[in-house]
Amino acid sequence: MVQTHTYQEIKQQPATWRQTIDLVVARAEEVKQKFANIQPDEVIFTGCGTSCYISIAAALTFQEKTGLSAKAVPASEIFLKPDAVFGKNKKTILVGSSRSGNTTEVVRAIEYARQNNLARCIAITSLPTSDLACKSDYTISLPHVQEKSVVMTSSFTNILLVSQLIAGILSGDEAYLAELKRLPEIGEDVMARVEPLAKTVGEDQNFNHFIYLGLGACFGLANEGMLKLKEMTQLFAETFNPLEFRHGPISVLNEKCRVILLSNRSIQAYERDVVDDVRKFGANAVVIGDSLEDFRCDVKIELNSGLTDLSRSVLYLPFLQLLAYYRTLKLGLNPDQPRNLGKVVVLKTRFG
Ligand code: F1P
Repeated sequence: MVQTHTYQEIKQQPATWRQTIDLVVARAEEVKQKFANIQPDEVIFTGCGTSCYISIAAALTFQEKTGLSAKAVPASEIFLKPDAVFGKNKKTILVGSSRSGNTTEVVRAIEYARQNNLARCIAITSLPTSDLACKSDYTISLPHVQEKSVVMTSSFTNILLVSQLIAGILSGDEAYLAELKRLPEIGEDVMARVEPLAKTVGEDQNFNHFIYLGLGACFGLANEGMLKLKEMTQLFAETFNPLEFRHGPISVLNEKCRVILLSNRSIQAYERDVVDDVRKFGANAVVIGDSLEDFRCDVKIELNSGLTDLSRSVLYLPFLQLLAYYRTLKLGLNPDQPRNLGKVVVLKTRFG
C-alpha cells in the first residue's frame, strides 16, 4: 500500500495523544490560574473548517463538564457579527483553535476581540510561532502534531483533547481526567480493530450519498467525519442531529444512502428508533459507539472502550478518517492533496 502522509497521520494519533496529555497536565496549575484570574461568564470556542468542528465538540463538552456557559462560532462571525456573538458586559474567554495558527479568520477574530476589549484569548495550535500563538494572551502549542497532508486528522483529535483536558482540570473531575489518560492505550486497540471495517465500508461503491448523525459533542465529530469524506472524495455528504433528521431531511433517503450514526450511550433508545426508520426507508445504517447490542443496523462498529460518552470522543475519529481515506484510494485520488484545497486559507479582504 502507498504510504501517504494522511495514512501515517491517522495512524500516529494514539501516540500523539500521549504527548498531548503529558503536555497539558504539566500546565494544569497555570491553566487553573488563567481561568481564576479572569472568572469568565462565558467561554467561546472558535476556528474554521475542521477547527470549527473541533470548537463545536469542545464547547458542548466544556459546558457539560465545567457548568460554565460555552458556545462555538465560526471565526468569521467574531469580527463580522460581534454583537450577535458577545454578550453585553460579559467577561469572555475566546479559545481559538487552528492547526496552522495562520488562517486569516481566526487570527482576525483574536485581534478583533483583543482590540475591542471583548475577550481574553487562548490559542490552541500546532505552530508556536504562528500569528495566532503570538497574538493571543495564552497559548498551548502542540509541536509534536505536525501534519504534511492538507487534510487535518491528528490535529483534530489532539486539539479536541486539549480542550477536554482543560475542562477536566477546571472541573476538578479526576474520574474524567483518568478516563482521558487511558485514551492512548485504548486508541491503539481501536485503531487496529476498526481499520478493516473502515476499509470495507469505505470501498463499497454501492453508496454515494453519506449522512452523518450525532447529538451533543458527537455533532461536532459527525461534522468532521462528513468533512473528511467531502474534502478527500468530493462525494455528497451531510450532517444532522439524529432526531432533527426526521424533521424533513429523512425524505432524501434511498438505497444509495449510507447513514453513519455516532452513538451516545445515554440516548440509545432514541437513536435506535432513528436507525429503524433509516432502514425502513431503504438506506444502509452504520452505527459507531461503545457497545451496540440492541441496535438493528447493517454495520456495527463497537469501540468497547468502557469510557463515558464525553471521554470517548476522539475514539470515533479513526473509523471516520479511515473510511474517507479508503474511499479516496478506491477512486484513484490522492488523499494528501484534495482538489481545490490548500493547508491555509488566507483572505484578500483587508481588516477594518
Ligand atoms: C483550517 C482549514 C482546514 C481545511 C482547509 C483549510 O485550518 O479550514 O480545516 O482542511 O484545508 O484550512 P487551520 O486554521 O486549523 O490551520
